[in-house]
Amino acid sequence: MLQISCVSRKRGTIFPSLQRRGGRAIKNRNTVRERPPRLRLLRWLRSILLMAQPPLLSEEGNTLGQSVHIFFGGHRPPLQFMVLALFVFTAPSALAASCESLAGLKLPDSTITLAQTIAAGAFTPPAGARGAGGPAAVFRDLPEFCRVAATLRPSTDSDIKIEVWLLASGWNGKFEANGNGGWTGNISYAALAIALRRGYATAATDTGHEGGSGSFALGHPEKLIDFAYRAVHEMTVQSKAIIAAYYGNNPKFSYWNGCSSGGKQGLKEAQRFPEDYDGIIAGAPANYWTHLTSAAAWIGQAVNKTESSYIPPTKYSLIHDAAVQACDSQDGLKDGLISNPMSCKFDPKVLECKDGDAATCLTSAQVETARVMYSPILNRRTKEPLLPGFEPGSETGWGIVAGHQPTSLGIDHWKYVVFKDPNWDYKTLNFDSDIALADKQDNGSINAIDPNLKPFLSRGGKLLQYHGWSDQLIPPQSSVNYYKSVLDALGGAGKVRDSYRLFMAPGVAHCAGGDGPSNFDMLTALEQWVENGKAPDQITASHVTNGKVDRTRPLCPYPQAATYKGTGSIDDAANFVCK
Ligand SMILES: [Ca+2]
Repeated sequence: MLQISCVSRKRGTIFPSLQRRGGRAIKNRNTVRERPPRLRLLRWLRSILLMAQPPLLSEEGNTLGQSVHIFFGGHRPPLQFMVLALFVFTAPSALAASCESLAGLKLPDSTITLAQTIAAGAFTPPAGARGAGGPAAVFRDLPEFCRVAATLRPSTDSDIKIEVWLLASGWNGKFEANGNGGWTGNISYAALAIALRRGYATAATDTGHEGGSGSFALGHPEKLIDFAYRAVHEMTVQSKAIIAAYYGNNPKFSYWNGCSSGGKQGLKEAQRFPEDYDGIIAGAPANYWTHLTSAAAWIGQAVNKTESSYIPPTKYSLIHDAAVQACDSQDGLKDGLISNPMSCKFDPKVLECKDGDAATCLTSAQVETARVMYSPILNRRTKEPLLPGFEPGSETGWGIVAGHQPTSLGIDHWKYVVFKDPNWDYKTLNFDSDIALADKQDNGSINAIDPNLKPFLSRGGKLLQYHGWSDQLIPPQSSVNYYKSVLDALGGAGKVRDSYRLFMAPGVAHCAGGDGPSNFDMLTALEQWVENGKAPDQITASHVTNGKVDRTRPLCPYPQAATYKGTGSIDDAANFVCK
């Protein structure tokens, strides 16, 4: 039935264009393809069909024949239908529409604002593509592609920008969508370029506002919904329509790839729109948004409790070294990495100055602040944990959340979403009633904590989640907590193992970087899982120094960990097993 809907939808694209252009040479920039005259083509198709019945053609043809047979209630379908269907199913990679013609594509609540062929190597990110552009090398020598931009308005206050990039030739037949970071507000051109280079039709969105602040939400409840989940879903639906219009085929497989807010977006898609993607990569997801954003106030209150509570960043490496020294060997291998931080109880009190203050020790007030960094956020009345603390190993990245001013990544939620007051003071956040208020108000909108992944997993969806143990922005145990909540909801590890796996990465910071091997190809692992049924039992990660790989190590599906076999280099993944 899937094939049939594909056929009928194509009527508006492939077949009319065939009639219109039949017999003429169609110039496709790089190639000149001679299409046979219409009658000759039809005769050719008919002769193939007659020769092939019964049985029908190749393996692909057999599948087609069976589907069509079922569709027509067991009766032999009319020849015209077979000709049309055969054409669609055996269509070469010729484009169904020119790039520029996509400007006239009519999509619900959407306006195509740009449909432009970009010559090979000619793309440069728009001026002011704040932080979304990436290094120039990412865009150098990009192959020729069709750049489509659109504005989506699913509500009267919506203003969702999307871009869809389509290779002019060499499309791998798949769709990869890219997530955002923080409060988003921009399109990641670098992510689009990387996906395009790998052969995908690819898309990204600004989620409906510009700029990396949460201030857009003030007085704009519909824009907040766009940010929460609607923009990504609408982008997905309209991107698939644009892909189909251009290539004449739906993507064979659709993948989500995101980290941080992008990880949250991926989980939200799995939870709320299980039909959108076949495979989802959710990296370091910011999925418990209401609690996560409260961490900025929690840590801000600790850091600024007294004049001496603030830890100068020059001391972060001191704490880091002490933590690694205390925990490294506890995982069974002295390799500079803390592979099981949850079982290491590092107390920064070991660094307390004997007397006064010095660069080589912490004052008692600084010890207290460091302890807060490692400790969960608690409801101050009930002592219920609201969010796990950071792990030993994360210290060198503490500056973002433990500065004199709490990070706007968190505070903006309380200013602009919960209290709707730009002057709201983080020191007043009540870790009981205010958390309850924020949770109630959100009601599962931005938060992506619904453990019921059954609809997604039941339709064959695969979810690959990862999180660095040294994440300095989103406590890694929050991924463990969500993973466990799904297991609890769906009946244990045995029920989800074939569809959902979590990979915790030792020594890896927020989405990238850190002491640990932080280069890994989750997308290839996910594709193997979705397309070939090969579940990832391990994923090889590498650590790179000055452009050279100096360590490889398997990442393992939680709760497994990479375990040294006992012989050979500890820098070679081959000498480790997951167990
Ligand atoms: Ca170790």
